[in-house]
Amino acid sequence: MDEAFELGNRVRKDFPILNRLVKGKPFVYLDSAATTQKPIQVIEAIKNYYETFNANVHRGIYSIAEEATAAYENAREKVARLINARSPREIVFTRNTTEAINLVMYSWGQNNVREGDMLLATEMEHHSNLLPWHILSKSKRANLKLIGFDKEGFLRLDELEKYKNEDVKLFAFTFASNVLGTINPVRELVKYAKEMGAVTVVDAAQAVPHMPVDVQQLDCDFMAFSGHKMLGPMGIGVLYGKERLLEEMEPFMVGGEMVKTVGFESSEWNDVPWKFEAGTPNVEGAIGLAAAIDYLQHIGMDVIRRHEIKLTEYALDALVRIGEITYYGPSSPEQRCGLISFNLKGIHPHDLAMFLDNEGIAIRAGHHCAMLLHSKLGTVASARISFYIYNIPSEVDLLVKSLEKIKRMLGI
Ligand code: C6P
Repeated sequence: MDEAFELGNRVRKDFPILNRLVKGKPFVYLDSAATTQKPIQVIEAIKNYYETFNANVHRGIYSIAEEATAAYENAREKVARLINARSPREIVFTRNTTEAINLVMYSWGQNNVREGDMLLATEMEHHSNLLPWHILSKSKRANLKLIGFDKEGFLRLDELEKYKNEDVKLFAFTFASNVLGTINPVRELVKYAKEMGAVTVVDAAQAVPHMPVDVQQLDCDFMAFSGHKMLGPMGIGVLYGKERLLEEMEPFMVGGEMVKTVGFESSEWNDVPWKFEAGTPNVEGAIGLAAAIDYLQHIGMDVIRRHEIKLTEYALDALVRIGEITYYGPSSPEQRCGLISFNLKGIHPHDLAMFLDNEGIAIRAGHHCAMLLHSKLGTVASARISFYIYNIPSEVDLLVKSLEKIKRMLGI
């Protein structure tokens, strides 16, 4: 079998949680778009930190504090290399994608957007890349416009044309949709934005964990993603920003560690990226993320991408064969990331998810924090399966069997 298809079987031994039973049945985890499971290598790296060099960073001058600082900064370098940033100074650690985008909104947006300016986002955004722009447009009396998507789930690039001669300050869009699965043409969108003179904010929560990403090639200004969606722990996220922009920005939060000098009434901020990391940072998170990146790079991001295309292709074919299933987004697996949102006629996605849980299968059901997108699809909710490196075709077979069972039970 293809190397990409075999990946799941090769790596499963590293994920202890996949050995457990749920409701007395083998556990099938199909919700990695929400968060991924963690390999022992990541769990061990965190344990080792607490057992051997737990200390605060950038403060102590004793040995273990220096070791902790080195490990924290080493994680930043690893992130920079993963996405080909020019320098680790372009990598700000945040809690997650949501905080990274909010940082851009408060630090860049509030100081650069003026009344009457135009902000662009899309109708396929997760709330994390939509609500911040609602706040910004309201507080600055700017105009927020959303680019739509077509029946196959592709962005309407023709709508973008309309704004070419407008004073667009910012264009925020997702790299890959967490509902449609659509992978957007990021390079092309950045080019459009540049012609309009707009700063670009790319939500890469569903992209960086799944495929090779090169920020220099894409030329975006900001990019956000989360460690917990790429084998790392929760509570660590990344904001990539071009150094020139980060230099010009005011901090998002103030407090310890982000200042150089403090006077009675004013202070001088620390250099980037530390001026954006007020207070004690998530050292455990950064160390876990570094171990996760090592793990992913050992496999190869291109192998991971191929594995997900194959699984998605396999699952799309199988779902269509069941009948009475409507899936959303592009029909070509090459144009989507490793997730499929769908509805089975006659059953609410929540009931479907509960039924599948009884079979040991974890899927997500609801609006997936993308209410606007669902209303555009003409539905309030969908069921969603999503894959990662440890998923195997036989798990799709189990899902299909269970879906057929529920169809029979309900007489659909
Ligand atoms: N989507 C999902 O099940 P945080 O929660 O900050 O780590 O990630 C937010 C986020 C932003 N953008 C996209 C495209 C996302 O998919 C997510 C998280 C999860 O789809 C949880 S709602």
